[in-house]
Amino acid sequence: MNQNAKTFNYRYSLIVCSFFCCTLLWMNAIVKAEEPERPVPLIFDTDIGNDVDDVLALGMIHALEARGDCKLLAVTITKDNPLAASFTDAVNTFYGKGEIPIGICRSGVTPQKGKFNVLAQKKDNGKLRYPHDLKDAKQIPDAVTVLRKALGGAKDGSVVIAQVGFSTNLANLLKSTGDDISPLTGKQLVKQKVKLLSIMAGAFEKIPRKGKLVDHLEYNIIKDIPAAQKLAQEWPTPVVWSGYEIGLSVPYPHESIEEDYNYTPHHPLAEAYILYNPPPHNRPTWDLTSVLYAVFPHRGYFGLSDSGDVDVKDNGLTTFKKNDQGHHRYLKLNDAQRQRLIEALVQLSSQPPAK
Ligand SMILES: [Ca+2]
Ligand SMILES: [Ca+2]
Repeated sequence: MNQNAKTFNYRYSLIVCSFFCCTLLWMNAIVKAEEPERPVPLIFDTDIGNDVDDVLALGMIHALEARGDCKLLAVTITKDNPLAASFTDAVNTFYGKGEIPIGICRSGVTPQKGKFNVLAQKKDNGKLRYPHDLKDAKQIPDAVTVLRKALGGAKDGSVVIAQVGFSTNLANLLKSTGDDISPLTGKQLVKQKVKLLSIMAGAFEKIPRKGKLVDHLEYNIIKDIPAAQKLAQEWPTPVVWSGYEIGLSVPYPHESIEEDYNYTPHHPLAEAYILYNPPPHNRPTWDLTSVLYAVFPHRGYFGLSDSGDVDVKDNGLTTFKKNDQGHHRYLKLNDAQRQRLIEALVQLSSQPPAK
């Protein structure tokens, strides 16, 4: 080989190598662009106290935070009873996160104590079983203030919200005007800061009842229909709905409640479950599914519908219409996904607090 041919080969090799390196970097960039940034800044909006899936979902969030997958910015509550905030603070404190901001609403919606939020007041030998410092409703800020602060302090386009109760707080956030926290209106703030709203509400399949398939008017919608309508019509960023049928088809195995939480004499998740509806009841995993999707949207735990629009009728029925320009989708599940999902939900809910 003469000198010219050697030089040509050397240059050719350099060009080919550069091409492959650039391609690898480019592919890596694409994968990174699709993966949400870790930890995902997360807000949990819940009607905790009305059903126990909210409590398991909150436990999951703490496990995900311990794994570096999310960072819980705030919890806002749509059950109008102050014990809901005290119990939330007690659970957060159990997981070593008693400082997380909590906000409440005064909506009059589901004002009852509920079956398990009373655990916040439970004492053994004169001491709180689940220590916490949020004991007086007067101490607790309004949910919209907490939401505006959490969003105002976040990076643009980064925040994920899991809403697993009524739409009261997020509808009120959309109505909010500029203030000391941010000059932006609530809607502008959401548009600027919120990447995804993962919501457990509505139903996108007919539900079997008494041998027939019927339309289901879902609880989180019918308890505050005007708020759900406002959210469906006006939320300015992508919304993914976990319909009633999803959590219903993935029951939490009661054996886990009996076996997996015994690493401590008293566990707020297991005790709440038992007070709500004890084993051998397998509770549907409604709220857990919205939390898992919020933090792992790219991991194939669920299938997704086409893009479209969700409409909330005046009686609370949710309907979906395909529309390429729409920014709503709903979750779907096949049998293989269901098995993998149950395993993930059990492992995350029952993970002991980080040391
Ligand atoms: Ca606290
Ligand atoms: Ca709930």
